[in-house]
Amino acid sequence: MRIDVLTLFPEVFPPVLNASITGRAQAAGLVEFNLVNIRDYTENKHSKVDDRPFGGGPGMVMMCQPVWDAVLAAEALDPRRATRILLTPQGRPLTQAIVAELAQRERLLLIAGHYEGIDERVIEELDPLELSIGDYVLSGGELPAMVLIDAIVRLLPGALGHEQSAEQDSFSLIDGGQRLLDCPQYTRPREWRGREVPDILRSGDHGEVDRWRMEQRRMRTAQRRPDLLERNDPSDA
Ligand code: 9D3
Repeated sequence: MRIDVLTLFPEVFPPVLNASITGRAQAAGLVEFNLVNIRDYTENKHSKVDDRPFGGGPGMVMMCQPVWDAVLAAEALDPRRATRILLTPQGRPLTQAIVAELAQRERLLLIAGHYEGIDERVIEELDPLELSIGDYVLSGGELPAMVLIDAIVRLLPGALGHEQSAEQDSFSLIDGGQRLLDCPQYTRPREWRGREVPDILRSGDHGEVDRWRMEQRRMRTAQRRPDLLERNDPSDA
């Protein structure tokens, strides 16, 4: 998979992408990243990428031209068609189902906005998939882009090495399509500050252990995330 990332802050990506699973996935050739600084595509001599909003109001708006030219230049670097994605508070809330779908594509192009937003006309012209990572206010789309990349890359075949498979994870589709939280986990010592590991986990009875774990998962999900037990998935919309 190839992932192009268009941003005004390309330098924030490598420390994150070169670490951990995304770093190993790059080294293994499962994914390649191309970071593009939108500012390199300005045509004015002050390298201005934003301007004041028509209609007035606070803040600045990212101009069409540098964003458009950066996208076309990045796309011309490789013949594969890119799935264009804009990280924006106005986007669809990201879900594991969307992540799984995007993990099938051979090329993604992510646009991380900054300032108050991007001129609507270039968004219409690019017609990207617009995604948000949740209902809280961040300073830009860079962290959301890295969140999306991390979630996608760990689903690429071979990315997780010998760890548990991605299928088994907390928010994956399991148990007949139902999503359950993880059960509590314990390691040594058997007793810590007077707290003991549940006896069942040390009983050696794998059937009993499995049953206990599933029961814990259902209880924790019912208590902490009852929304996950309701069959309606907002991302189905
Ligand atoms: C304070 C500015 N806001 C005016 C009502 C709008 C606004 C514009 C740009 C708020 C945040 C941002 C920057 N955020 C993102 O680009 C972003 C984001 C987010 O803030 N939360 C969750 N997901 C995302 S994806 C991109």
